[in-house]
Amino acid sequence: VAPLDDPGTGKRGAAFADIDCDGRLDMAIGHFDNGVRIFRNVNPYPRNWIQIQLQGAASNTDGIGARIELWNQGQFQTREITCGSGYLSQSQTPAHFGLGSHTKAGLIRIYWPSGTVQDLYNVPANQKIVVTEQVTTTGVPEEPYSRPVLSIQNPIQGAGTFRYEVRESGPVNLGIVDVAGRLVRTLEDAAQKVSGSYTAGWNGRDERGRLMPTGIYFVRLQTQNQVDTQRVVYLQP
Ligand SMILES: [Ca+2]
Repeated sequence: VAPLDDPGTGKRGAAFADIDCDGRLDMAIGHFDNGVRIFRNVNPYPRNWIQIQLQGAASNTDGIGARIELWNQGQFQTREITCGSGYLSQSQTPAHFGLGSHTKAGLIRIYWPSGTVQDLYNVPANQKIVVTEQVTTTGVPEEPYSRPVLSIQNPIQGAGTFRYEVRESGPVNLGIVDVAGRLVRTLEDAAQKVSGSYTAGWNGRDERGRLMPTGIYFVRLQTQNQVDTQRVVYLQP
């Protein structure tokens, strides 16, 4: 990074935005009694990027207070949508992520101020996307047996573990299913298992040991009188 050529003293407040919409973050610096200087980013090295503009529904319109996580093949970044970035300054509200040589973002997870968590998968790089908050209905009374019996690590990066509960002794089957409904891997298949808490792990491989592609999978637990299926995002190591 080259030093910034901005002579003189009395600078206060800086803000960042992609002012010319070329995917490189530019900067504005406010000076005492000397206006504002704009620094255009002319980095010549081609790199991939993505910008995420939030459109709140249950939350505020700009998604101020939201946190965005981006996962990509073992790399993790996070941004928070804030208002105010320095003295009398405000950066752009779209979150900017550098992706380096990656041509897509594997998983984008948005934690909205309302509490909603929203996921996007395999989003192509070099664009600004607008994400509208999904509004889900809540307040449905919980029935005694609707309590989840399966607790999973999500997303799974390379390998993950699951905890599950067998409420009544009997047959148990636990497996990974892909989005097309195909069984990818059986993790447990017991004719009789004593009631209790158990753990199981998945290393991202199918029955033949092949590494599965990054994407959405389902962990499915079948016991004597229950079926619980939960969606999980798997990211290759
Ligand atoms: Ca720019």
